[in-house]
Amino acid sequence: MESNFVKTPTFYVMIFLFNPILSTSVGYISNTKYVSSGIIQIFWNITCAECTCKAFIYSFVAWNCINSNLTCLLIQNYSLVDTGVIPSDNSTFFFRQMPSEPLVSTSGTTQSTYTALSNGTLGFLSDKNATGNSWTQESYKYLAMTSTNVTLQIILETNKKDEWNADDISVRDSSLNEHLINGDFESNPSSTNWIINTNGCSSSDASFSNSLAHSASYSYHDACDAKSVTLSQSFAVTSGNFYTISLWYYYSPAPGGGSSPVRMTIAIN
Ligand SMILES: [Ca+2]
Repeated sequence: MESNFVKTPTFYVMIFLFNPILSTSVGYISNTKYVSSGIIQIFWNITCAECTCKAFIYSFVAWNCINSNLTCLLIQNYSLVDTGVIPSDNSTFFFRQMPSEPLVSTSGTTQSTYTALSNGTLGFLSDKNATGNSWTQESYKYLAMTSTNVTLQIILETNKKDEWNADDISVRDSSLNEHLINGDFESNPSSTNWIINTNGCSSSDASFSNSLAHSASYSYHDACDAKSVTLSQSFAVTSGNFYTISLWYYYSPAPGGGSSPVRMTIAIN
């Protein structure tokens, strides 16, 4: 994502929170989010005020409030390798401390990395932030809190115009061992080891495609209007180990698709 967003003092509005013992300040930048390479704690279905409380309780330096789906992402610390602040509709970036430089998105960056400390959504792509008309890789980090089986879910949603393709879905541990089977959809049949819920979509709208692929011949293609399609695969994790979840997507935008959300959700449950 490219951005001309620049660090300008007029973008900052300071909120002062007072109590008899302690006062502190919080800055925020509307319609942006901070993309961190470090540890992020994610909460769902909480208000931005509740998110702010959690940031103070757990001593996180910054947080993103995503108002459209009540998601709260707490950022433990800044890093020089962070992507930084990027434009993002329906999100607000709050901070207790100013981020380290750079405070701008990295031009040409196509990969973002999040670390989730709990099960749930690792990340969202949408018609607002997805790269259009080219194969693009996204990756996320996951820290297993217990040794158990977890399920990776790729949830595709679109309207009657926009389309998604997904390919080369991968889960690797720190030794680069692959934990998914048939992440490239090249087994026969292409659905091998995947559980796919199309919610009644016709196979012409939600199925494997050999007309557009990142690797070899096949990708998964979703053009189903207003119904979510979920690709799931379970794998074993070991407590304390980090896992890198990555996928390649091809987003095909088109005007006139209506009001149904256009999203790709990457989750572990
Ligand atoms: Ca493939």
